[in-house]
Amino acid sequence: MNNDLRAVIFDVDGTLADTELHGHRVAFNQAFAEAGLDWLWSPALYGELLKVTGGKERIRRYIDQYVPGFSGPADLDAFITGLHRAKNGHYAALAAAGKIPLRPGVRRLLNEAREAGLRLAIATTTSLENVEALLIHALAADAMSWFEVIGAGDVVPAKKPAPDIYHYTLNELGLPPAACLALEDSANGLRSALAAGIPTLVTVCDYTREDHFSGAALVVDQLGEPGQPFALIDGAWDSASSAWIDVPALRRVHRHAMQDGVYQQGAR
Ligand code: XBP
Ligand code: MG
Repeated sequence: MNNDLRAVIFDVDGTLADTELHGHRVAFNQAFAEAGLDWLWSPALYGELLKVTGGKERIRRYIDQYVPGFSGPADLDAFITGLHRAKNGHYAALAAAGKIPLRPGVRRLLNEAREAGLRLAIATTTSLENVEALLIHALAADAMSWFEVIGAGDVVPAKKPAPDIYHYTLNELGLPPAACLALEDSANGLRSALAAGIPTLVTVCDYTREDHFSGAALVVDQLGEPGQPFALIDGAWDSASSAWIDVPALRRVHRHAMQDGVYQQGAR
């Protein structure tokens, strides 16, 4: 079977933009203050809490771990859902105010991939509303239409590191995992993509620099730009090639991953 690269599947949080530190974390704190809670998620605490994917799940973990004896309302689920909804409202406002810019190379690579006829998709833990808030403000007014499939949030029962969101996205694309390359920033995201059998390129962010990325096709600190090279963290890279990720680089990384023993086609 032809295993050429046909589609690139992007994670959102940490991959398209540094949404966590200046977006979600700030918005969570705004929602807590608004609800009269004295909870404050510092950058360091938030780094710990990021081990739990999903904002609602993260609030629940925080209560369990850090607020012993919390005497919240009887309906804790509804309380958490309300806090999370308020957080998303603040997140959208931060995005609209231009506080959450794209990471280096993201706009360039998306444009180049579109021009090259690669199919584009998103597989994320966050909600469709949050994806839209980020994309229309940080990328382009019509950016939602750049992606053929947007697999987001609660459309699947189990969030990353479960493979469900990638299975959903592959199914909607109608492609086998071997025809795709996933772009992720975290160990949870990498595990999710690999569990769906998709070769994965990792661009670490500040919160994920210390994560373990075994099985990744390539690990770099950013996509890079002409004049702003990426730093290679792990994986094979021909030093004669460009020091930024462009479409030929995506194809090379994908081809290499398909040939490499590390990636088992169809792995689950
Ligand atoms: C992102 C997440 C999300 C965001 C917040 O993980 O874990 O929970 O932190 O978004 P990934 P929500 O980048 O691996 O998709 O509050 O909408 O969950
Ligand atoms: Mg991520």
